[in-house]
Amino acid sequence: GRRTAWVGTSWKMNKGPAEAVVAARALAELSIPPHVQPFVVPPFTSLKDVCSILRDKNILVGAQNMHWENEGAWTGEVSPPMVKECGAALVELGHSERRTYFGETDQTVNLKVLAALKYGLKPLICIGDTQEEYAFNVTNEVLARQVKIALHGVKAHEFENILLAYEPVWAIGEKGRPAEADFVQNCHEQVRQTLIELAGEETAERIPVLYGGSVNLENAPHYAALPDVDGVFVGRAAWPVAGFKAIIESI
Ligand code: G2H
Repeated sequence: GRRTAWVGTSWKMNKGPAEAVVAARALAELSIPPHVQPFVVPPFTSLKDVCSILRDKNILVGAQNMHWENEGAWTGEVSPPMVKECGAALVELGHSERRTYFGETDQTVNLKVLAALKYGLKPLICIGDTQEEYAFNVTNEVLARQVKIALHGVKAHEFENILLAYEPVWAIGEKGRPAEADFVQNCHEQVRQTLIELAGEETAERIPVLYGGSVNLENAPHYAALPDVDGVFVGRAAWPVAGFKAIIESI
């Protein structure tokens, strides 16, 4: 990429309070190269502690999801002000696991994006094609649709707070296979075109678009070097802090 390289990890449903504190203390010790912007996305029960430990460090902390309303009768949900009060800087929205298993849609992602911006949280919006969409060669259309709906109603001056992650559903997790670099670059170029349509060229160039899906130490530097890829979003390979550190150092 041409820009700052974002390197993030979502711990997904791993690391409860005790384990998260140990990991966050290890993260706090890392020396971060100036061209890298790291971030970590712990589960809700560890969010506040991880935020406190990393408060004065150059590692941003985010939540994995949130509701769009700021309070009310929404059993099991967490609101934007709650996430903000924990000290989080960003919030991951629309991850494919939430779309597939928990009914997240482009429309709910849009409501959450607008709520995040209102509360000064950076939305990290995950988009991606399913295996079927990939096989029918409609990836570009799917990505354009997801980006346009997610960003509907975002004001011109708010685009600078947006982060996107392209995560092909077929590339994620144990059963995933890593995407080819050329394919990823093409997808990111398409996403950039959609962002230009929505926000204008100058702003669109500044919106980080990360790649995620079976990123590991071996492939991370290749993805990160692609012209329209502004960093990597890592799951399994970065759960051990040593793995995260090695990927940061490889970029
Ligand atoms: C995709 C990724 C994390 P993994 O969800 O962004 O997970 O690297 O384990 O495929």
